[in-house]
Amino acid sequence: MVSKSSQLFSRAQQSIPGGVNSPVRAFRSVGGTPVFMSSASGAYMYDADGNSYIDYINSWGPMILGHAYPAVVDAIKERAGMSTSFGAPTELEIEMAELIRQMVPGVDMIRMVSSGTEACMSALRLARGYTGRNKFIKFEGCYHGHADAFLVKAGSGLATFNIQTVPGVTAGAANDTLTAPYNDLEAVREIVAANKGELAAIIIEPVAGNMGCIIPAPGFLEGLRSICDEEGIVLIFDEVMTGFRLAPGGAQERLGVRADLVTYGKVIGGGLPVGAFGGRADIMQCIAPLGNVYQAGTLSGNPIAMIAGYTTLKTLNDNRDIYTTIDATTAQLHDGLSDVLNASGRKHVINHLGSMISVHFSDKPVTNFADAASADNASFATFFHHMLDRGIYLPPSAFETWFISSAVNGDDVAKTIAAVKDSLAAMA
Ligand code: KE4
Repeated sequence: MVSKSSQLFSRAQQSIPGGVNSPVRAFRSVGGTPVFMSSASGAYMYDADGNSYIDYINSWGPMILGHAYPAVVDAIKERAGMSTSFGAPTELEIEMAELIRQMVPGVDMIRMVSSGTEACMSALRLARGYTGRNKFIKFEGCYHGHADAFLVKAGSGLATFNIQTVPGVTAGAANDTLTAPYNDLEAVREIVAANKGELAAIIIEPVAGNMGCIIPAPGFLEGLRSICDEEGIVLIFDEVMTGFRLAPGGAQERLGVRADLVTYGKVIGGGLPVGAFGGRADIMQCIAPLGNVYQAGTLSGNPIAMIAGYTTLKTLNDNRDIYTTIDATTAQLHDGLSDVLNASGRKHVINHLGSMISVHFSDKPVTNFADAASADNASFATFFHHMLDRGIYLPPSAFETWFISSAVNGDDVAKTIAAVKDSLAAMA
């Protein structure tokens, strides 16, 4: 019998490119038909055929409290009746900004936008406007959204689909984008020396999540901080994934390295479209209407998105044991994965920090994009489907990190590990 998801996928492709509104959802690299979801609650999602899944995608990060978190849903319901948008300033936006400043030391000012892409695009423009310089460094395998300048050796869907150059991104847009391997400080030093006085910014995912989960080597982020201090380069932490997840203050707090600008998305909106960029007051003062670095958005600070994000962040800020919980659950998952993977004899690497984790079928450490790309990602695709068939919803790509929400409990982890064991046996 043809599944409802298959029927929906066929129908979707008549009207939506690839049948999806974001490429990574299309299962292109793992094959098969994307699962069409109909509802979700807590750690579980339910597809159009009524199958249930333990969710380790979390909508690619936002659902840190689990799906349909009551306080968030109630706040949205209450606010919706007061109009869904004003296009005028509201007190709620001030409360959101003040809460973020309380949670994230070093964010003197913050501007709301509607996606992580918009946040990163705006932060780069701001760094360029502040320094009067054009060039910037990004890292191979990092993904900062789909603004033209970032679509150079990027991660996430571009890595998944092995898109090396993106049609429509002009040489002019990409010319000032310089790239280095993640964790390679020497390569950064060489680029800086060869472009003395021309670099506006270094942008990095402080813990990378778009080539699987890649952890910064000891001293790597600190080294970038020193280089930026010496050279007057703006250090931008793209915390769209790590923000409010690794700690209330994100990676800056967790890893003890201060960025000049930081970008947010995902968790900050509690599942609604919210992004933000913020940081040092002297830099943020350059943003219109204070300065001439223009950035704007009809729905920036939208009241429904704000109340969803504010309720999420306030829940996290007022219940900081949530961080202990999601870290402990992820550590339990790591231990279980390690046990069954070791028992299977299959070469693997597990990268993990906080509530971000990824499994790579690799016989060597995975510390940058080249390592992630050279892993046995065909086996990952097979593993993905075995897990999906057993009710475990992993990211459909080896170039993505798994996310753990506070709704995932010990029983869910046990079910997941049992599914891993069965999947590996079926793959033997
Ligand atoms: P959005 O524009 O998708 O809200 O955010 C872009 C972005 C920026 N920076 C980082 C570190 C990100 O991970 C992202 C988006 N992440 C992908 C998942 N790898 C979003 C999923 C998708 O593209 O559908």
